Amino acid sequence: MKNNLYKKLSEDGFLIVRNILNFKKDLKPILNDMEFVMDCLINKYGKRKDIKKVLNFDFKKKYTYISKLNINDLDQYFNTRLPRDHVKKNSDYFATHSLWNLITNKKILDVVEKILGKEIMSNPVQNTRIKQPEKKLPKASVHDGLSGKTPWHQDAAVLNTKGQKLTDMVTVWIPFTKTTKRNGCMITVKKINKIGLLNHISGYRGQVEIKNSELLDKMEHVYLEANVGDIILLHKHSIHCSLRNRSNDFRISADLRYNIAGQPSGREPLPNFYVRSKNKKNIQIKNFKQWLTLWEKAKEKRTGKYAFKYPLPTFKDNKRDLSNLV
Ligand SMILES: O=C(O)CCC(=O)C(=O)O
Repeated sequence: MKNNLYKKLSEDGFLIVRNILNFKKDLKPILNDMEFVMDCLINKYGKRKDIKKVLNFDFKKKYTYISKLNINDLDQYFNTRLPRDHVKKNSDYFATHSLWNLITNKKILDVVEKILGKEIMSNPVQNTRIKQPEKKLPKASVHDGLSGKTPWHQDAAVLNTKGQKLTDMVTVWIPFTKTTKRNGCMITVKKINKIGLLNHISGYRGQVEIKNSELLDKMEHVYLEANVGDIILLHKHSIHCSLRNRSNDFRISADLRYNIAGQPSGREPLPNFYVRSKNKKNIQIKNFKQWLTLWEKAKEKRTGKYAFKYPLPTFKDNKRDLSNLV
């Protein structure tokens, strides 16, 4: 029997579940850990004469400072994933206890269970996004989805071919700051997920982007505005993007993903593990240390190589072009 949340997500392509997380308990610890990472970066890359002063700045001022230091691939330090190419022995990534707690948060999993059923795995496609006001961004970051505007895409498009075909994955998008039209909320087109997987192209800096995405700009949009405590669920074929941050403040979020157990993760070398099952024996990763070990093992295996690969969904003819389907 399919329940109402499942029906609504399959029907509309998105779902906003209001007020289920507690800022202090569920979210603030992650911001604290991000600030710890910033302190390390300030100590490592900051100008000697600035360090003492900058370490006393607040979260936003610290981030603004480090974002001007030209640190190579700064976003990598705040994201739980290996660098896509050229994994190194000492590649850094953001795998903190607080993030483990969020991935395995009971309140999130209770919602995900209503969509995917009782056998759920954490999927390694996950990001955090710290977005400064666009006017403060270096030009090169304005169209980068981790720090600026995210292009139109479907989440299934970032999985490998098996994952694109076989994986039932749901995205759980979590705001750490109130997210509005002005500071760059996501937007989507209602029911457009029903169209299925479309042809994508490689956009700005290789980001995955729907082919003919300019057509979407002209359609009627749903603004996925959210308060801190809300979560937004996206269907794997939901077409969505985010707006520019035109406000004077930061917009911070995380996007986690889960898939039905037994299906490919779509990023095979990376950790994909049970977070819920009727059979307790399936839950083998039970704590932060075990989770971190999975990531370290994946890193060891992929050192000197790429972490994961996926081809853009490009179907043989152009029947799967958005321009032929709307
Ligand atoms: O937060 C954003 O800017 C975009 C998030 C997104 O596209 C996703 O989670 O798939």
